[in-house]
Amino acid sequence: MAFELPALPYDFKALEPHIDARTMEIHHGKHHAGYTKKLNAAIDGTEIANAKIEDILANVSKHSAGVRNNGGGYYNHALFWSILAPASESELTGGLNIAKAIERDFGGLDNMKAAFKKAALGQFGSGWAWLCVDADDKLFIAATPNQDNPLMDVNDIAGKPILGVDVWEHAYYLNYQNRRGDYIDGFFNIINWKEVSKRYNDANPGASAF
Ligand code: MN3
Repeated sequence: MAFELPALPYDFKALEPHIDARTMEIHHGKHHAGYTKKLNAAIDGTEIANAKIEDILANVSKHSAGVRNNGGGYYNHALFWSILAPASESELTGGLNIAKAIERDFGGLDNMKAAFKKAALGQFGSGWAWLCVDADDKLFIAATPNQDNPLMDVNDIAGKPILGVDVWEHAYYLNYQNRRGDYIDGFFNIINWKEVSKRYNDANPGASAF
C-alpha cells in the first residue's frame, strides 16, 4: 500500500504572515509530494512495501539512501503540517500537559523557545530542529541534518519528536531570504499546541499523571 501525501488541514494562506501562501503551496505540492512519490518508488516491491513509516525509520540503517532521505522527508513534513495552525489558534494554555512538561523540563516557555531557536540556528545547512520526548518521559531538544529525524537508528538521538521545524531554505527563503532566526520567531506564533500536547500524551503514557 503506497504512502499518500496528506492534505493540509488549513489553506495555503492560513499561516500568513509568518509563512506565506506561495511557500506553502510549493512546499506541500512539490517538495512533500516529491518525497512521497520517491519513497513509494524506493520501497515498491521490497519487504518494507507495506511497513509502517515509524518502523521503516526505526530500522532505516538497513535500507537505501533513498528510503532514508525520502522516508524522512515524507514523515517530517507530515508532522510539520500537523503541528502548525493559524496564529489565532496558536495558544499554549496552562491546562495542556505539554505546558506542564515544558515548565518542568525547561523552567518555562521562553527557555524552551531559546533552546529550540539555538538548535535551529546551529543546524549547519539543511535539516530540522526538534522537541522530543525521551524514554524517561522528559522533553529535550535536538537537531538533525537533511531529512533525518530522532526516530532513525542512524544517529545517537533517542526520542520521539513531537514538534519540529524545517530549516531547509525552501521552507523560508521566499519570505525571509537568509534570515533563519526571523523565520523561527515567526514559527513560534503558529504552533498548534493542542496537537503538540496530544503527541506528547501519545509518546508518554504517564503524562496524565500531571
Ligand atoms: Mn521541507
